[in-house]
Amino acid sequence: MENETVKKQVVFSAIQPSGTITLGNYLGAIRNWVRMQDDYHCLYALADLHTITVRQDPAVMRQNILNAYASVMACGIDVDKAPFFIQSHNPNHSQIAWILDCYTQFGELSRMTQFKDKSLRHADNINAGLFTYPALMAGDILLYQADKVPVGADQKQHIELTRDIAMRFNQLYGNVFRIPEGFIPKDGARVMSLQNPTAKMSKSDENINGCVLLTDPDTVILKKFRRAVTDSEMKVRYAPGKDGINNLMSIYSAVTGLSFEQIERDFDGKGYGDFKTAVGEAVIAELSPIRKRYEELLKDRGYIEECYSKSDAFAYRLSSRTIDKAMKKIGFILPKK
Ligand code: AQP
Repeated sequence: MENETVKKQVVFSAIQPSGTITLGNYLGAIRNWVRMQDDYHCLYALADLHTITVRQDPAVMRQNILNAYASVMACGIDVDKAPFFIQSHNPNHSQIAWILDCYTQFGELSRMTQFKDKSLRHADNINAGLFTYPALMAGDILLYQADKVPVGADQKQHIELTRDIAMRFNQLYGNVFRIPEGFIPKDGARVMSLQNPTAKMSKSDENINGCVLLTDPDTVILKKFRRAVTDSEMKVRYAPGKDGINNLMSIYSAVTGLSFEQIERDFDGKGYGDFKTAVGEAVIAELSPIRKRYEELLKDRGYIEECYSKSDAFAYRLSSRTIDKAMKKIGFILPKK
């Protein structure tokens, strides 16, 4: 018998407003956020605290926060089903980050590939926040007792660290945190740059042609795919060393649902030009309605504020239970309420 009283699992995930949301963010994470809204208790965050590990221009940052909020909503998030809050509006995140800093080892943080990558890219500003960022991310997830965390493959290492920190804490103090699992999609888990297909597509990539943005007009999307770096074989097939074509095939498969075998059959005897155009058109079909909703949403600042305000309040209430429990277990005296 189907048990209707089976408790829905909790899903949490977040995205940084560190630039315009990309096709990588969408296929790797946000598309799953939308798909999971009906079957789980979902809660999502705009992780603005994380963005200041890299120096931000204040006016640009404010605009990025609003734009990223509207972009995620435009992908299909319904805040009545899945509250979508702004991380810095909930002080429990900064609080848990400090606590978890004290339960995370220097050696663990030193092994994080994202820290190594970002410290190379921002050699003039290797700040402590860049180093301890994964403890804040662990706190983001653990505050909500999440079961599942839909993310792209690049976040796997951070999720594993989150689990290690939670298990260490629970071993000391009993069952305080639920141990979360990453939820990585089969297709689109690692979208690579169109100009450098050995590097992931990133919001903060300086080469704008490598990156498809959710806000790109259709003509720009097509142009970016037509210029995508490939190889000289001129045969559409998935094979080691064909990073550019492998990436285009993965994107095409993720947006059309076609298998690699089917794609190879469909493009047998055709050149890369035809294939690149087909990928561009398939991506346009997916992103164009999102861009139109995004443009509409941006005109209604009042609605955006209403959505994040009610989500902020929900997130604060829920996370306060966890932070209070963790602090009591450690030995803090809680303030009188
Ligand atoms: N290229 C990608 N392919 C698949 N998934 C991706 N994600 C990011 N890039 C890709 C997933 O998107 C979610 C949100 O990412 P984030 O904003 O928290 O940070 P990030 O991984 O550092 O993303 P960016 O775009 O590369 O930002 P910057 O340039 O600021 O560092 C995550 O679930 C991530 O896995």
